[in-house]
Amino acid sequence: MSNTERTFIMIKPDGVARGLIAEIIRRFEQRGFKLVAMKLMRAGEDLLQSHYGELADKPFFPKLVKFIGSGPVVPMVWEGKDVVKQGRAMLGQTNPLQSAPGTIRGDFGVDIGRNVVHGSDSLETAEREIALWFDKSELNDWDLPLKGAIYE
Ligand code: IDP
Ligand code: MG
Repeated sequence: MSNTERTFIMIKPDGVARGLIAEIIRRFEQRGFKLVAMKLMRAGEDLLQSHYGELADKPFFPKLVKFIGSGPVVPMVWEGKDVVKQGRAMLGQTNPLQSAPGTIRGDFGVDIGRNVVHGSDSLETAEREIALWFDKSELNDWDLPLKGAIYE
């Protein structure tokens, strides 16, 4: 487990529309994770079909791609110890109704198709998603000044 593990977190159009950008960033910052990349963008269909490629057979796939492309999203890369797994825990379950209060989806969501935020489900997925959404030059290598207060 390395302190430089990275995950891909994305605020979906519903999260942006509901004014939750700052709230979601705040949670990752305050937890002690380091922001490596972030942008606001409208995702095209090719990118989204590739991003959600493994769900292409699901009945909800066309609706999913259409919705995520319906407005701006905030893709981000966060770095830190065990951040892939911890990021998923901070998001909650896919269905917000099954998400514990205290998680992002459990605090802000109701419907599975409006679950506010995306997070990579494994280290492999994270690497694939980061490469898909960001150019290498957009990933910032910088030192977290407080790291001695976050890591032993
Ligand atoms: P995840 O986002 O928790 O990793 P996935 O199974 O990867 O969940 O599904 C991707 C996204 O597709 C979900 O976040 C959700 O927005 C949507 N989705 C998943 N299952 C359903 C469903 O049964 N109906 C409608 N939308 C769904
Ligand atoms: Mg997923």
